[in-house]
Amino acid sequence: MTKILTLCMVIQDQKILLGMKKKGFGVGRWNGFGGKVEPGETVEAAARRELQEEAGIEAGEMKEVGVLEFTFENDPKVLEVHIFKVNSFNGQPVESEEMKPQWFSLNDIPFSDMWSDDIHWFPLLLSGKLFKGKFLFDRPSDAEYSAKILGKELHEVNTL
Ligand code: 8OG
Repeated sequence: MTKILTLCMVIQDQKILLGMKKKGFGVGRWNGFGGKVEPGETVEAAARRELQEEAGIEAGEMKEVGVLEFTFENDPKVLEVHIFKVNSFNGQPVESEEMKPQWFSLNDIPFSDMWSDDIHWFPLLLSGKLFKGKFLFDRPSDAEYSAKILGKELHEVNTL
């Protein structure tokens, strides 16, 4: 079973907007904004909607830059996450029920409080590359536990 999810990375003036996840999957970690694609919705529309719902901002142009598949040991579910880069937006980031947004300098990204795969693909994201990959974890990350990477495949691609 494959679940399609989105993840928006808002990057402007050498800073990135991340949100502290307040509840549910990945609680206690900084991440981009996103969630499940709903039936009848395009992946990009879902990414825009989630960015609006979780960070209170309206994306300008969005570019899909990566697709990553996440699986967990002893769990047949595959999470297919479509990553979008957003360089312009309208409105001011506001805290939502799910996320507390904060800007971070690109030189000071809080990798130790993010999902453990992020440090591997951020260099590709930040250098403007397109990428695909697969990560197998022991179990999900939360506030106390950083998921262990049991398998990893990551490569730059020409098209997604
Ligand atoms: O709706 P929900 O909060 O469950 O969506 C999960 C969000 O977390 C979604 O934006 C996709 C994102 N996500 C994963 N796995 C990983 C991961 O390993 N790293 C990062 N950075 N984000 C992830 O589901």
